[in-house]
Amino acid sequence: MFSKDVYIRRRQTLLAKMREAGQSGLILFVGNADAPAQYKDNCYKWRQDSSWLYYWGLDEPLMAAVICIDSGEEILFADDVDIDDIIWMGPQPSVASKAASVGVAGHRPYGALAGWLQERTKGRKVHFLPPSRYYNTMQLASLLPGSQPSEALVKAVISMRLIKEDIEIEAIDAACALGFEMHSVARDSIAVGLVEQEIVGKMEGVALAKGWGVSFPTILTQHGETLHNHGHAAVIEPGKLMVIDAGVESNEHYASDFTRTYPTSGKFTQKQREIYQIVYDCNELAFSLTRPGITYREVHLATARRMLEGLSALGLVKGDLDEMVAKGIAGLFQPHGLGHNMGLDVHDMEDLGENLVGYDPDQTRATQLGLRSLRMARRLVPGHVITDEPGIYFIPALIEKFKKEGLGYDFVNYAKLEGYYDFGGIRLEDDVLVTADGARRLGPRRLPIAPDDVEAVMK
Ligand SMILES: [Mn+2]
Repeated sequence: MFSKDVYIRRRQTLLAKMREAGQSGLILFVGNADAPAQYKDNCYKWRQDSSWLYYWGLDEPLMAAVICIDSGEEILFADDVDIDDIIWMGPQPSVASKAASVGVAGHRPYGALAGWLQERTKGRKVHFLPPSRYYNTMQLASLLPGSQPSEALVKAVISMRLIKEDIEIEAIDAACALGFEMHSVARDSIAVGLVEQEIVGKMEGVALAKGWGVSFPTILTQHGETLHNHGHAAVIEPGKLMVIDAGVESNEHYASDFTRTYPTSGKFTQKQREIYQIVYDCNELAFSLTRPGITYREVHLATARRMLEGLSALGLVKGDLDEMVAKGIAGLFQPHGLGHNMGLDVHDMEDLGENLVGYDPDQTRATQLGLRSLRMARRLVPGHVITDEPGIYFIPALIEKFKKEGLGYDFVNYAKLEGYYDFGGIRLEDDVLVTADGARRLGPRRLPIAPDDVEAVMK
């Protein structure tokens, strides 16, 4: 948790933004509840709602809070523990002291929220965010039947959380330091004959020993062509490529998200090195272009062009590069976007709406394979934290589909591509902060990424 001044200032800024937007009524925040895994007393690991954490800081279940836009009054709704709770959970600080710790003057029991809202909302609008959990969906439906989430509130929250404060950048740097450590353990554990799961256990141990845990389910696979492959049952074979896409969530709940791709035998084959070099070039190019003023959509398209240039040199595609970019040929090899926002969530604020988070009002999302999956397209400004994660994948089913539908025939060398059906995939991902005059990779050290450096560190 940050100091209470941080939360007070954030709520004051939010209030000012809502007033400037001509809004009135109440702002209602609903924190998360525990979610049963099998039954009420055996729950999934506790995780608070991220917007709640951002404005109210308190990392406990079953809390709600309101801000009156007109008067500025703030009330926390939460329950003090009784003797039964103390038996199971131990003594707990009072709600009054919890409220005080984040600078909130008023507090009431959680159960009083429904009655209080009923009394106070007559004819007044209640602004709330789209709930990310089913419990909160039901909770809001019962508290405010028929009401919809507030776009004004969503936009105000996005405008704040999108630009990271200095204390957040520090927290993300720390999460990236843990991410570096976790990835290093994973890389150093790769050995032919092990089961993938054994490496996952070791690396996630780092996340649990030093942070809250992983920031999303770990991807560790010799089938990198399956973009989000969460199966870890395979035995590590020689001569394969292993994609490791994983992040740590720190105890402050900020995420890291790195991807590296390693040759399981410690040395790339010629064929692997050729493709790896293209993805590496795209990663470097994206970083070199990242600065205030350019859109991340432009950066995505520039890397698509570089990718096609590299694939062209290998004879896998042919033709005019700009034409291929315009026709979306890169999507056949990279069916995802270049990157996404990152912060309290690894895909920051996607619960508030992907397009509202990742697109400026004058941008529309493409429908083309690849570009349509670009989650962050905005014009960059200092304080944006984004990922730079190009990849090349040989997905036999997708290539066959393109071929069957007669797509890309002028550009794609389908005969040669058949020799890559067992190649797998490569993705290389860094986390990047947009600064006043350019960009900085987050975390104190960068994981080895140049092909020679990767081979050297795997020796
Ligand atoms: Mn990512």
